[in-house]
Amino acid sequence: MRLSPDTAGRLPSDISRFSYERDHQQGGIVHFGIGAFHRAHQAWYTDLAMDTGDKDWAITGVSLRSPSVAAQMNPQQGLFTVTERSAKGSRTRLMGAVREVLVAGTGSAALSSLLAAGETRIVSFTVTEKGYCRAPNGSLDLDLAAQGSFYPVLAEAMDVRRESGVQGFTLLSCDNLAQNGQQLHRLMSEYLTARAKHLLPWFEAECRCPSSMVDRIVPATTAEDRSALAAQLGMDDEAAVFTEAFTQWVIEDDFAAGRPAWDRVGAQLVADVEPYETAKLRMLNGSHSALAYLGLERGHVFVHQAIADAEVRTLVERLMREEAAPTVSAGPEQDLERYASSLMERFANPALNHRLEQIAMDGSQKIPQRWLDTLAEQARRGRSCPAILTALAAWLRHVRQHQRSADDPLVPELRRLWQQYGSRDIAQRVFGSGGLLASAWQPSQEDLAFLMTDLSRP
Ligand code: CS2
Repeated sequence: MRLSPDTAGRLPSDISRFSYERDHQQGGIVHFGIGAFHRAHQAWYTDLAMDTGDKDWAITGVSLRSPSVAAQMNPQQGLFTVTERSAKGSRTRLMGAVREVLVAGTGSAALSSLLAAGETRIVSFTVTEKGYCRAPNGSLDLDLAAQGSFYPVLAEAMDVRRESGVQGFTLLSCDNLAQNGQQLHRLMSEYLTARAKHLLPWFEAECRCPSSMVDRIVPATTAEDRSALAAQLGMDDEAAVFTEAFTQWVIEDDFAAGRPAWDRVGAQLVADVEPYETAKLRMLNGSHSALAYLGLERGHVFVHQAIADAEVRTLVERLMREEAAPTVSAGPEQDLERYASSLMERFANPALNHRLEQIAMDGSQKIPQRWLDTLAEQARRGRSCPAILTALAAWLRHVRQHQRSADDPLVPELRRLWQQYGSRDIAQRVFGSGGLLASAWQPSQEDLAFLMTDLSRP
């Protein structure tokens, strides 16, 4: 038996569930990149908001590449469960906020008309860092954008909306980029400038791109997770997601045509997201990436194992508290000491089984906002960051050994640099001026010597 509206009534009574009338909800959100993270985070908040009586924000998911999410969700008419796991036990809830999943290609006609329709007031994104098609210098790579990204279909929808007098929508980035809303605004503008210049004034006047900080650790679901859940539910849920109990969403309150009452269910709607986002990217995600590369090198598989390794733990604490935290201009509501302690606890959650390999993916896309911004800020103060430099060396070794560009789009280029320059000069070629990941951080002679020594170790 499989989860669906027909079978949901037979779920065990300890599974909590939404209480709104699903069939009476109109759509309001189109979401690009409907993976596990979205389902455990934005769909979760939307479901809870609709449960408080807010109406007409049902979500249609879009999968740009893989048809597998549609195969998981559509036979269940969008229903899925979220299970929160901690050392104390687990808790499962049935979610009704997602209506269906469209796959770009086969579903593109339906997608175009939905994006053009007035009921779509928010278009949101969890397409990962590389889904924004940025060149290493941060500008839009138009060739990449033409190959199955969201930009062309959005531009087309904007044209139809403008022509037919439909109001603009909000483009809400929920990815781990610094100033994600501003970046999306700039990249969308670059796309329009190159491909549909006449839409720029309409985009500026009618649309909004608020920034948001999203936080919930959501490991990829495994076959074992699904079968253990099936035993508990008495039915299969192919779209199930598993996560921690913690969740946070801080959103810039700047929407073109309304938003769900996410604030009623725990989201923080604020004027300025930046201090939250900077703390999260540099402290949580920065530590995660360090755990991934250092942990894998030391033979660990999961985050909770790497953080229990005294050597890795010491380094991660230093990265978080001594290197990243001092670069955050914390607002009055933020307590970075407490934040760091809570992150250490979350990483130690033994029930999550969060794979280091999952975090290690796409390092070249993640490192700038997780590590290089901290390095640049500390360099301005004349301070070095040995913990981040140690993690950077581990990343460089990681890309030397991992050959698949599926693991990181810049792997071919990075491997070429390794072959040409070796451990003596690779850091300069990647991070130095004119290098592949050149940024506001100009490595000093001491930084380069530190990296070279670390990389030359047998
Ligand atoms: C992780 C994030 O995979 C990764 O790169 O660092 O997905 C992390 O788990 C989330 O940002 C937590 O909110």
